Amino acid sequence: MELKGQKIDHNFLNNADEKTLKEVSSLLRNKIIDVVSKNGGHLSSNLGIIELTVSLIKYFDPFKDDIIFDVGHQTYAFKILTGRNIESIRKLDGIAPFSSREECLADRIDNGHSSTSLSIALGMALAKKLKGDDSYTIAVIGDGSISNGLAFEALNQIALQKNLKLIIILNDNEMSISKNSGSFAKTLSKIRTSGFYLKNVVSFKKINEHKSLRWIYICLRSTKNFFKKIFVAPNLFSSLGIDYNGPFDGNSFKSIANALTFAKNLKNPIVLHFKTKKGLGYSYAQEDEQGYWHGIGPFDIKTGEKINPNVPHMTDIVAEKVYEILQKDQKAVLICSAMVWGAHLSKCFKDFKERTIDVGIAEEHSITFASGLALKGYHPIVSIYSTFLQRGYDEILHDVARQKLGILFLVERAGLVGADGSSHQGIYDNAFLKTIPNTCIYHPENVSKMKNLLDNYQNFFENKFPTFIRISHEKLEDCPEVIENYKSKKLLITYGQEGNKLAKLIENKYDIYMASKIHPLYIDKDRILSKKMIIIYDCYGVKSGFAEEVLIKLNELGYSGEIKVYALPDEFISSGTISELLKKYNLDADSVSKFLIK
Ligand SMILES: Cc1ncc(C[n+]2csc(CCOP(=O)(O)OP(=O)(O)O)c2C)c(N)n1
Repeated sequence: MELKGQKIDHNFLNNADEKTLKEVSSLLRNKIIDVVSKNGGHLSSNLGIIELTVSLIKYFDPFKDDIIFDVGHQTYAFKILTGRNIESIRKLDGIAPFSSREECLADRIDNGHSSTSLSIALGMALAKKLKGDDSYTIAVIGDGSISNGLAFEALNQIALQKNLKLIIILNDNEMSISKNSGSFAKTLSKIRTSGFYLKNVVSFKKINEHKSLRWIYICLRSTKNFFKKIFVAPNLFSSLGIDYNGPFDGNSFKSIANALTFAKNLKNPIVLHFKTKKGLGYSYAQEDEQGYWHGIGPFDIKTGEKINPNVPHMTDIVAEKVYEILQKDQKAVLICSAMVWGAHLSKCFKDFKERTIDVGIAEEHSITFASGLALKGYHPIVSIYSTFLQRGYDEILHDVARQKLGILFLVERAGLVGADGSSHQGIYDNAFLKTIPNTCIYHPENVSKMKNLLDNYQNFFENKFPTFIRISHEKLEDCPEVIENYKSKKLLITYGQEGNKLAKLIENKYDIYMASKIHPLYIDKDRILSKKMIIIYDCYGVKSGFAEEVLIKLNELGYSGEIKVYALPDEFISSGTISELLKKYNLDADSVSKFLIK
């Protein structure tokens, strides 16, 4: 990006005055609003962090110092100021939605999942100390993400570090996706303003720079801790033993400048707490408390209206059913980890306040917490995105399945998710869940099967094992019943809406087995052994998931005919729309049907 013919980068910003910094911010705001209005994306978080990003690039060199943004969803301004054109963000083969090392050397990590930045930054800072590299390490983390257990584990270790140039920028906008939940958020809002203290420390350090005044500095130094105690009230960080300063206005260049110049001179890790306004500069986003503008599809800038009208998804059907369950079953408790909005569960949370719990970004906890409820006779329903369920593997194995607990998991965004790219594809859950004994996984292909399944919700809680219902986020289409053609010597084994679509395209020539229950898999032995060719089709998971399960089953049944597997590769899959990605891997129902009936 350029201003008056000059490239805006670290060198430019380093010499820029406040007026110029404001001009740059305004250019960035307009650019981000424009691009997100076309491509969709994380609008509010990006607008709120512009002044902080501009200042970080002014006071630090993003190609020498290590700046690590947590999650990476708020890096649009950083991407632009480190030389990237974000026009293609979230598109097939375009700029990544989160940080990406492949894309730019200033990105130090490929992320997407939250709360990793403190551990990464600590590891990097320690490595640099061992190497004798004295560049800075800066972790930028939001108030939502810092409340996660992983971040706390890192803080626990950071508290013990001395002589380590590690700066933690806490970007506190009082929101996760929606209004923050949990006690940590409350604690942050109570932290006493200590700007006065910082201002004086900065002046105090300046005195030391003047030889003639150094004696004042020496006298005052001994009383520094006394003043610190008065002006900095104890808080979570200082109680742990980590230096803390703030809160500062994170949308004011002056206040950020004070804080950053102060922190640059420190020897030990410090938390700088900034208050910012999520959505700043775009009125609709600025007023949003629900999370509507956190991650948004294309919209009209003037009216704020979405360009693509809301299409119904299976998520809506499931949300209605969960509402019914909460109405009918007084023991049902709904648990969500910071994704109430995305899982369309706001109405449940509004009307059943006592039995709906948003634990914040705490997926592991949400699962073990559900075990506690189940052990006391309650009926937990855990709504969790497939990609974030990855964090809960041990909790499912150790605290749920091993305990033989009947917990219902609603696995949102199962399968390809599209624009959010490789960190968010929900294509691995089936593969890892099936390794855990006592699990049962469903992936209904149509609305009526999903409704039937959830109508019998009591079974899930009476069972001695957890049940996972996968919910994919494709546009709902009519899914007519498939005719099973037992006479054909060729059999298609598949599931899901796209599987149903393929089945309809080839049902005249193939026998079809639609598996709504995808694990453990039951297939009739005689039916299998009567076939010459078996096709396995899974566009909602990697090969080591459903396809592998079918292959093992066929082997156990003694099948020796021809087998063809069509499934997603065991790879990381970047952004693109779901249909573009299916086409890219030749896995859309139309392409596969052509191979099968040529
Ligand atoms: C492990 C994990 N859970 C959930 C999410 C989804 N998510 C993305 S950003 C976000 C909110 C983060 O809040 P905060 O750290 O306060 O940053 P802000 O967007 O408010 O700047 C959430 C929940 C995620 N990326 N990773």
